[in-house]
Amino acid sequence: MFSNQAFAVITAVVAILLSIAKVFLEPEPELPDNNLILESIESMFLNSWNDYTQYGYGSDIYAPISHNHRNFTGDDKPMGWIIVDSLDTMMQMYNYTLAENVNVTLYKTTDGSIDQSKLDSIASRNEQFKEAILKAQDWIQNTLDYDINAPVNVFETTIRMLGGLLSAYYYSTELQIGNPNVYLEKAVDLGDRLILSLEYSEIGIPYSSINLQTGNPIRNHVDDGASSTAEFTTLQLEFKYLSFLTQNDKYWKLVEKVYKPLYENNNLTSPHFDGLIPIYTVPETGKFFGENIRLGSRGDSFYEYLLKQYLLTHEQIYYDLYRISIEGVKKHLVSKSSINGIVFIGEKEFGLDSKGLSPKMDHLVCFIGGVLAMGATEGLPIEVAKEQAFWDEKRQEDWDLAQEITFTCYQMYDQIPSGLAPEIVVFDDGTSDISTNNWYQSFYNDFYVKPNDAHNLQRPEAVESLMFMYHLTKEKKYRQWGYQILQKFKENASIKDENDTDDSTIRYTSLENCFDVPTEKRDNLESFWLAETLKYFHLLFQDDVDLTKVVYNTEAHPFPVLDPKVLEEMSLTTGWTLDI
Ligand code: DMJ
Repeated sequence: MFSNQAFAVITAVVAILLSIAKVFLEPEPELPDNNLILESIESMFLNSWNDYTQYGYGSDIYAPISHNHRNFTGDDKPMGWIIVDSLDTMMQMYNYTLAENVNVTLYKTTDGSIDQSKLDSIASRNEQFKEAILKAQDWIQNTLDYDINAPVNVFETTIRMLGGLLSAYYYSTELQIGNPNVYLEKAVDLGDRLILSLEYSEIGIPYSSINLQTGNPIRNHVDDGASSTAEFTTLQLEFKYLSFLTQNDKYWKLVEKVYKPLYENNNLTSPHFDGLIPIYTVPETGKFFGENIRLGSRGDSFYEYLLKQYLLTHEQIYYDLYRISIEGVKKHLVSKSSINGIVFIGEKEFGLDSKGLSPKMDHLVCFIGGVLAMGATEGLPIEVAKEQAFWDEKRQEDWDLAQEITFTCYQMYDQIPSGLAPEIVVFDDGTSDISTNNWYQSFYNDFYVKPNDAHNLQRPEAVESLMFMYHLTKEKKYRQWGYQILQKFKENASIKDENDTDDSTIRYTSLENCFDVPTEKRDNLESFWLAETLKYFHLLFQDDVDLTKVVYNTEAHPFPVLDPKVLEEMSLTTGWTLDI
């Protein structure tokens, strides 16, 4: 009937159709009661937190399997890495479990009475969060001392420590828990030390590190001394909010000074770049070093902070710059996998003038779904946003891309045996035969993973985008995807002691390889598991999240949206222009 060749072609076509059907038509599981999910996220946080408290409290680096711990700096003074980064997640969970915020009718049993044991368990978690917050406040006030004679990374310390202190100030004021001034005083002390890195720079672009005690700025030891472009363009939210709180415009002026040389000395809006930044910059000249353009590490939050400055302060220039860059992303970096047509964002390693697009995508890139969605809607529900005067074709395109990329990021979990995403994937875009490389292959052949990239650090970006997409659309699928990922963290990233019979030693850790099941664990707790991933999970399952009121910094620390009129009265306004 059929020749062998025809039969092979038919089999291949059927396999492709089946794979497409599997990717797009997989039945979505029913979700358990929302309150049960929130309860389990709070318990996961407390599991990790209590273990850290028992064995490593105060240390910057913690290994949950061995319980080993140490500090970052040669000075051996703690930076507060885990405590400060986690504090506002505890405040968020504390607020959610407060008796006056609990809707008791949700805890009715079938006979109409209230399930008291459930209420007791919420009250107990609330008490645990309260104790943990007050203990952390005490530690910050009495132990944490930023007079550290050692170099620290300016960007990481700003987004995690300064960001964490400022959001703790904001939440403790709003929720009336503890003493907000403890956080603000520490933030000012740290901010004054970090800002020297910008003050010392001739053209405004800082070196990558600074000695917190001496104020000595330290040039990057590798990459020919170049600073990471995303690093010095991801300080602006924190220092602008600090200026607002202290009524001191010094911080605001210094952090916005980085942009003029960056845009003008490189002609960044010209077709040679189309608003897309190479990942390194020479701090003395503001000129890019190398041509490597990507939305992954060292490139990512440049784009995020253009939009988020606009959302926080409503300075129009930052929306205009964001628009130019996002048009550049859509024009140069978007492509599709060849089998299922899954949309991905690739890299231009040798600049925009080079041929082709590298189909490599870091998990870090998954933040862009949420950013595109917030850029299109400005935090309004999508149906409301579409009614606004600002809605146009470009925002519609951004919105479509946000949905596509968020789906892709879910696929980066769903197509992996452990259900948890690897650090980096390489999409099969049909331009070269990567199936022969001996790399791991995803279930439906959309992407491959190099053995060295198969680890999972419990990163937040995919869950972050799910959270934004859910609250802007209320589409159930985003919670279903999030729930599936949450369950996989429980199954495959948890550990407990051998003789533990009551699960009291459960805690969470990174994975060596997300293709192996059972998974091999890596003895490492990243502070963003507590600061970001669990916070975004918790927000995903909360109702009534209003995304027009707060802006989350790149480490998920929330700052309140600032009133442009008040900013003007305080003379906190943009001090530079660009001919676009
Ligand atoms: C976080 O520290 C921040 O989100 C940063 O911008 C990059 N990614 C890590 C978490 O993955």
